[in-house]
Amino acid sequence: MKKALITGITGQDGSYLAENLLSKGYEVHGMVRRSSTETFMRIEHIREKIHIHQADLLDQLSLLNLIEEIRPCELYNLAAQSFVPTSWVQPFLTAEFTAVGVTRILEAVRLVDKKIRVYQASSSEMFGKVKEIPQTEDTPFYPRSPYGVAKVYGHWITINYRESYGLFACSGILFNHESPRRGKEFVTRKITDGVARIKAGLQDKLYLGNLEAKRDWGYAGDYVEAMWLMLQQDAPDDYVIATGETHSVKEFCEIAFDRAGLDWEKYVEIDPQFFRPAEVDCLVGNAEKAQKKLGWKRKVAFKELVHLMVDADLKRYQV
Ligand code: NAP
Ligand code: G4F
Repeated sequence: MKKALITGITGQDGSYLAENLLSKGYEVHGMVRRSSTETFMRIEHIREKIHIHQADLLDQLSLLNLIEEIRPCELYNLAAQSFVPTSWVQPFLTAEFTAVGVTRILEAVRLVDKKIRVYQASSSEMFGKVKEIPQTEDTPFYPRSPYGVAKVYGHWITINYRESYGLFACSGILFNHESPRRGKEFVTRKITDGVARIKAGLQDKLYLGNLEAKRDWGYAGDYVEAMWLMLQQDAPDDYVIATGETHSVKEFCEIAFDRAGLDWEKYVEIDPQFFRPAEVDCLVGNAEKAQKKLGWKRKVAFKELVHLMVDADLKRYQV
C-alpha cells in the first residue's frame, strides 16, 4: 500500500486530495498544527480512514521526526497562509509559513529519504501583474502581494532542491480553484454564502471590493487529480493547471444570484476596505503542457462550478 503525507489536510485542497488518494488505495497521513480547537470540519467524513499527526511548518524538528516516522512515498505540501489580504497584515508570518516553510519540508525530505516524491503548491498569484496572456510555465513572475512573493520563493526553492540534490520535487502552478469547501473569506465562497444568507433572510446586502478583477476559476476536485498525476511521471517537472477561461467577480455575482432567483444589482454594495494595496487584475492560464504530458483535463465548467457552490450553500441554510 502506497503511503502519502499531506500537509494542510484540513484545508480545501487537502480534504479533496485525501479523498482522492483514499479512492486510489493509499494509506493517507495528514499533518495538522496544534490548536486549542480542532479544525477538522472538511475531513470529518473521512476521519476514521486517515492518520492525523501534529507538526508545524515553523518547526523543523517536528517535520523531520514526522517524515522519519511515516516514511511516505509521496508528500504533498499544501499547508500555507493562503489568504492574500492577510499577507499584507502579517507579511513575516506569511513568509515563514508560505516561503521558508517549503525549505523546511524539502530539507527534512533530503535528510530522511531523497526518494520521497514532493508536490509543492505553487500559485498563479506568482504571475501577478502579468507579463503575457495566457500564462504558461515560462511566463516571468511579477508577484503583487507578500503572499505572491512568498510563493515565488517556494517555487524556486523546490526547483533548486530538484537541481541541487536530485529530489523528485514538482511544482504545480495552480490557478484559482473553488468548491463548497472553500473558505468563506475568498470571493467565490463569500458570494455563494452571501446569496444563501440573503435568500434565507439572514442578511440584506453583500459587501465586496473590486468587481472588475478577473480570475481563471476551476473546481478543486479536478485540480487535486493533477497534483497526483505530477508525482506519477518518470521525471519531476512543473505544470500550470488552469481552465484557460477568465471571468470577472461581477460575472460570478450575476450567475450566483441568478441561480437563487435574485438580481445581484439589488444586493451587492462596494466597500473600499476590500480593495487591495496592489491588485492582480486578470489571470488566465494555459494548461497545454499538463493536458499533453499528464493527460489532465478539467471536468467542471465555470457556470457549473458557480451553480454547485450556490446549491450547496442554499442547502446549508435549508432554502
Ligand atoms: P486553505 O484552505 O487555506 O488550507 C491551508 C492549510 O494550511 C490548512 O490546512 C491550514 O491548517 C494549513 N496550515 C497553515 N499554516 C500552517 C502551519 N504553520 N503548519 C501546518 N499547517 C498549516 O488553502 P487551499 O485553498 O486548500 O490551498 C492549498 C495550497 O494551495 C496552499 O498552499 C495555497 O496557497 C495553494 N494554492 C491554492 C489555490 C486555490 O485557488 N485554492 C491556488 C494556488 C495555490 P489550519 O486548518 O490549522 O488553518
Ligand atoms: O478569492 P480571492 O481572495 O482570491 P485570490 O486573491 O485570487 O487568491 C486565491 O487564489 C490564488 C491563486 O491565484 C491562491 F494562490 C490564493 O491562495 C487564493 O486561493 O480574490 C479574488 C479576486 C481579487 O482580485 C479580489 O480583489 O476577487 C477580488 N475581490 C473583490 N471583492 C474580493 C472581494 N476578494 C475577497 N477575498 N473579498 C472580497 O470582498
